[in-house]
Amino acid sequence: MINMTKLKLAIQKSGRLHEDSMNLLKECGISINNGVNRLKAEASNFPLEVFFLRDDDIPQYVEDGVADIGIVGENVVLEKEKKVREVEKLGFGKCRLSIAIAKEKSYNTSKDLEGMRIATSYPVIVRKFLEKNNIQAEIHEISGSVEIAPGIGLSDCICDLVSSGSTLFMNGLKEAEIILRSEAELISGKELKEEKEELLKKLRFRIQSVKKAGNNRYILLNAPNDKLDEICHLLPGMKSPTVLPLAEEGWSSVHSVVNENDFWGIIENLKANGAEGILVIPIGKMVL
Ligand code: PRT
Ligand code: ZN
Repeated sequence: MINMTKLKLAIQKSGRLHEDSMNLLKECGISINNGVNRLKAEASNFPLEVFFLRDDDIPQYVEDGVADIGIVGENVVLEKEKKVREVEKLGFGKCRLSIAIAKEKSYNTSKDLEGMRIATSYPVIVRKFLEKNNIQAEIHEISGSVEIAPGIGLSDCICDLVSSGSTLFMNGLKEAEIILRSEAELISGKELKEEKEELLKKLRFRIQSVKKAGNNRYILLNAPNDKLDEICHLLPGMKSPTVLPLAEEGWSSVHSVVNENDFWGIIENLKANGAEGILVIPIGKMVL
């Protein structure tokens, strides 16, 4: 089919979100034939075209319909204020947009920002934060190396992205207040044609299956039959655990799914209830 509709996806060309975005596609079973330094690539097994762009430009391209959907940090989406839909959080590219000040200065509440000069690459988000909290302060927009601004006397504090905090630390600054928690998200144009909307639905279904699988583990264990009730109670599973008799009399094999967050607590309780030979296996996809 020559005129088959394709969904056009914009992702970051290079930088912190590039690899995770490509990996997500791969985990969704979508292969991209990406030549080095190319602007555009096609998927061989899903009606998808991928554009490689600077992250800052992605919301505009999606608003204009040059791309139908995009993967970009929520921080960029909020800063650019383009007319796009936030479709799905993706769980990577996590960071905080925070106010930071010299480590020897005191900071108790956002009111301490009153009258300060704030250097940032996020003037829109910072302005909204100041307005919401009824603070008068001066915003200095700079495009890079924001963390050096206080040191050279350009500002009293900064508002910048933080992940490990080591950039702030190396520049004698401390994180004073988080104004936004951000992660990469899938965005789309406000209105897509019906066929594209259908493709987006298929893609979202795959993304959700990958995300769910990532948070869950398959667990197998041996349980003495007289403890089965307690052990099954600890393992709700998707419907209920699978229980199979072992060759050795009086014992069963129990299979289930556990969430990563509850994992260690559950393992301890299982052991306390006589479970043995516990195996935990990653799950590739999860379709509920
Ligand atoms: O070239 P292009 O414009 O596409 O890329 P870029 O340089 O503008 O962006 P890039 O690749 O640095 O970041 C892309 C996105 O990753 C951001 O928009 C965020 O959504 C997300 N992200 C996650 C981060 C960070 N973590 C992060 N730590 N973006 C930037 N940083 C920077 C921060 O600005 C600071 O300079 O890393 C430094 C702080 O890191 P720590 O670990 O020292 O605290
Ligand atoms: Zn950028």
